[in-house]
Amino acid sequence: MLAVAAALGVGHLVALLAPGSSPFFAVGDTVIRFSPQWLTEFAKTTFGTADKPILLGSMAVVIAIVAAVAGLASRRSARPGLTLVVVLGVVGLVVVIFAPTFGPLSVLAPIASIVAGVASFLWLHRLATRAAVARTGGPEVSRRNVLIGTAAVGAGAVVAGGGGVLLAPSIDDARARVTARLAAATLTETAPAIPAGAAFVESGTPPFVTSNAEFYRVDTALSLPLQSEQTWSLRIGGMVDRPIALDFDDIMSRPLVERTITMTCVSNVVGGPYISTADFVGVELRDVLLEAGVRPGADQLLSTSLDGWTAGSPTDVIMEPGRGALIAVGMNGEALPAEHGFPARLIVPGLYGFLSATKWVTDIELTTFDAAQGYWLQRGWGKFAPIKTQSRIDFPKGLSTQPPGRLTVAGIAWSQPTGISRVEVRMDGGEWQDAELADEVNTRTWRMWRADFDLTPGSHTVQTRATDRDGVTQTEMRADPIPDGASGWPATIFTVS
Ligand SMILES: Nc1nc2c(c(=O)[nH]1)N[C@H]1C(S)=C(S)[C@@H](COP(=O)(O)O)O[C@H]1N2
Ligand SMILES: [Mo]
Repeated sequence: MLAVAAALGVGHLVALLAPGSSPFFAVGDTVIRFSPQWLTEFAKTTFGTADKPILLGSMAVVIAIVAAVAGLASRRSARPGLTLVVVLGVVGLVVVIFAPTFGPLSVLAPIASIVAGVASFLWLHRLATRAAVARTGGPEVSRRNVLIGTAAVGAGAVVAGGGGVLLAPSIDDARARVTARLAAATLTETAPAIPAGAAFVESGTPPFVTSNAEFYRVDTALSLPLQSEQTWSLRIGGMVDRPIALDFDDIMSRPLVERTITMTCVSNVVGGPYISTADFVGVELRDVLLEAGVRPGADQLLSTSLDGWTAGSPTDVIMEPGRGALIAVGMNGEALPAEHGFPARLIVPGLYGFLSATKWVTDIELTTFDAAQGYWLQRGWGKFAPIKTQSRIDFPKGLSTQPPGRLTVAGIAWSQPTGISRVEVRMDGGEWQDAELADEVNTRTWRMWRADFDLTPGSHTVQTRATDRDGVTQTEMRADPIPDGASGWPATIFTVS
């Protein structure tokens, strides 16, 4: 177990030389990439954002058990343990080689890992067997020396692994630089101030703009891809007349616009948490594409992140004049946080994140849907997934108890980019009644609502349905998130007493 720990620790330390090459994390990333759909969905809906620590913890437990068994089997011969250390090391090496982040320096960490694992196993095994000989009368090693050797390897593993964690490059300075540049920049379009009547926080809705800390997060990255804005660049190529490369200075010297946009995840179940709103600052993606000259037939814009994740967006949607798709660099008055794509990401209002909102974006390829498939399309999710009109009941909470008398039910509704024109609420299957709508900020954002009911003691069920600005009402038909978003009327059961 200690030899395996040493291997993982040393691997994590040496991985500072090449992002994405820590064997332990590379195995975790690979597990995520090859997980069957039912497993990723189960993990997302059961554990939410805790799914990543849970994955890493489970891996550690499994590895520890296997290592303990191999260790017990190595009482006489070193072979079982040695085999395990080498096999795990080779797995790490293969996984790093096939990772999307692979580069020439990437092999150093898994190789260092194998060397550290083999050396510490052989050394500890020799110490232990010689101590055993000593007990049966031989001269060699005392128990105390075995303990010291064991402690030394354990401490080495912790120091190496901890060093890898502590010495990991920080992007705090880079973010501070970008935040300062954004503060000094002149925006060619600013987002109108949010009216006080845009949210009913006092009735239980979320605030209109979600803080960066509260903004929902969904991605496949076990360790955050970190890159300074100074080394970042974005390539725009494929089926274009003039390929373009933009660095961060190029972005900052283009017209910068600010837009309030609500982002939504296709994995959101009815009533789920994966929806948030922010003021994003960035450049018009459409203008950049017009400069590059998109060739006819390029029906897909395939964007790739620093860690090799991909999204395939319909080109015609992005090229719609009023769509407002962004290469975003700012979020709520700061640089993008590391978890939300620093230094740059894509945002396309009205499309779910999985096929449009690439964080840590480094590459845009104009291509066709026949030629290439994005990450989630390869895993059974939809190809064109416009956001479905939906509503959510934020108050009262399910299974809560409320006092008798007047109760204000409140929540959110969304249908980006069409906007919400009506929300209806009904109690216990009765008549639908129109909810009071909060001020509309723009049709790319959610809209808050509330409605009053006079309630008698007992159990109650409240339901909602929203209607978009095209007059289409949210369907009652229940659908799971896969493949193109959940549908159905939300219902909350609560008690009045
Ligand atoms: N690089 C990268 N970008 C990504 C993803 C990802 O896994 N990797 N997930 C997408 C999904 S499914 C969604 S819903 C949004 C979520 O963005 P957020 O985490 O900033 O809220 O990012 C999108 N961009
Ligand atoms: Mo998503």
